[in-house]
Parts: sequence; C-alpha cells; structure tokens
Amino acid sequence: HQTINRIKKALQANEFVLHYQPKVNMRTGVIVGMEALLRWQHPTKGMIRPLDFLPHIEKTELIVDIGVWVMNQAMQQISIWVKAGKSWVISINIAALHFQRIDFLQHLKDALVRHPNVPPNLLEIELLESVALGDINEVSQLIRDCQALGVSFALDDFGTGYSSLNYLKRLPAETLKIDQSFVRDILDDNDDLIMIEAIINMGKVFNRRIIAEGVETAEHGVLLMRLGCDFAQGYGIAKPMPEMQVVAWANTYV
Ligand code: G
Ligand code: G
Ligand code: NA
Repeated sequence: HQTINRIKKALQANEFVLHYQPKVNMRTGVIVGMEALLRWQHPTKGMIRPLDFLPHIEKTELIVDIGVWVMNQAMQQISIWVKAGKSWVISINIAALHFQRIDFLQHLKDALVRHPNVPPNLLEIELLESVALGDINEVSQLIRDCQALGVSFALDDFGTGYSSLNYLKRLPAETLKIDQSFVRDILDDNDDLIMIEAIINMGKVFNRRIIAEGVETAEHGVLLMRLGCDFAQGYGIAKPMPEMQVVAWANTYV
C-alpha cells in the first residue's frame, strides 16, 4: 500500500513523463508513428521504467488514473506535432482493467473533447491480447465504438498470450504487433523464423497490418521485409526518447 500511495503521489506531483519510440515503414522509410512509453522521473531514484512500478498497480484503480493521464498527455503531444507538420500516430498502452471499465469510452471521448485540434485517427490504442479474457463480445463492441470515433487499435505482444484464431477473428484491431521475443532470434532460430512467418501470413489473411517490435539490427529488418512485414519498431531504428529529441531524430532519419 505504501508503494501504491507513493505512485499516486507521483501522479499528482507530475513525476511521470512519456518517452517516444518511432515506428517506421522499412520499405518506404516513412515514420508512421510513435509509441508512448511511460517513465517515472523519481526525484531521488532517477528514471524508473514501467515494469518496476506498473505491476504494483495493474489491478488497482490507479491504473485507470494513469491511463487517463497518458491519454491526455499523448493528445497534447499529437497537437504539438501536428502544428509542427508531423502527422505521427501516437500509440498508447492501455491496461486491460482500464479498457474493460464501463467508463473507458467516456474517458476517451472526454480527452478528445478536451483536445479539439487532435485528429482522432492519430491516436492508436495498444491492447494486450489478455483483453480477450474478458467478454469477447463486449470487448469487440468497445473496440468498434472507439473506432467509430476514429481511433485505431493494435494487439500488443501478439503471439505470447491467449490468442486463438477465433479471438483474432473477433477482435477488430487494425494492427498486430509481433512480440519481440519472436523477433529476437529469427536470424539463427529456424523455429522462430517459421513462427513469425506464420503470424505474418495469418495477419494478412485477416487483413491486418503487421508490425514487428524489438527490431535490433538491419539484418532483422531485411529478413522481416522478406517475410512480408513492412513495419518495425526497435533499438535498430531508435530507442525510446524524450519528447524534445523526437523531431531532431526524425530530421536525421532517412
Ligand atoms: O518502455 P519499457 O520497455 O520499459 O516498457 C515495458 C512495458 O511497460 C511495455 O511492454 C509496455 O507495454 C508497458 N508500458 C509502457 N508504458 C505504459 C503505459 O503508459 N501504460 C501501460 N499500461 N503500460 C505501459
Ligand atoms: O510490448 P511493448 O510494445 O509495450 O514493449 C515496448 C518495450 O520494449 C519498450 O519499453 C521498449 O523499451 C522495449 N524495446 C523496444 N525496442 C526494443 C528492442 O529493440 N530491443 C529490446 N530488447 N527492447 C526493446
Ligand atoms: Na505496447
């Protein structure tokens, strides 16, 4: 409880920031978007990454407050980048508990109303496949309700969770994000290569966009493109960076 209270205080004290990691179309070199990744700038402990504090609050009300903060912060960033002529889709991570709450859609609508110059199609929501553990009809309807507002979806860490073909069919996310654990060893592990090829082909059958995460080298990128995956995110392109560095990075990326 002490940890939860400290995290609550951090939110009130504005100690959270979003870092951004680019997503690119490897074939065209176009920057298509940025994933917003939460960071806690602790006054004495320095930068704390989400895996060191989110697990403490994943099942609490606080994850909802943080989700709302992330949503509004991302929209503020979208409007700044749009003014600078950068139409990047920002992806935010939303916890299953928050997404399944009855008021999620209202949180999204409120944030859009608060940011009237944000084109909703520049916001994407990344959901873990574990949302599929909830009521699949409700979840897919909620995805459609959000899409009706213009917002798009990606299924995160795809392949690691509870995915079945049936879930894939019924969850209308536009994009599948292949988990980095599958990407890491494709250069030397034939089983991982075959698996990733199957995921890419399955995604295509279901008419989804495919993005690979954890793309650490050019060799990974070349192989992924050969397998039919055009979009990538990973240290080989850029590490997550503070907002101030993003435009400068983009200007040097070709
Ligand atoms: O950036 P990093 O690799 O430390 O992130 C670790 C994990 O934390 C990622 O897999 C990501 O899904 C999750 N994460 C990052 N930012 C957020 C956020 O704003 N909200 C939630 N719920 N999860 C996040
Ligand atoms: O699963 P999700 O997309 O939320 O995870 C993104 C996380 O993965 C980020 O926190 C980021 O720091 C981390 N990440 C991004 N690119 C790479 C990479 O190329 N290699 C490794 N090991 N981690 C990465
Ligand atoms: Na993510």
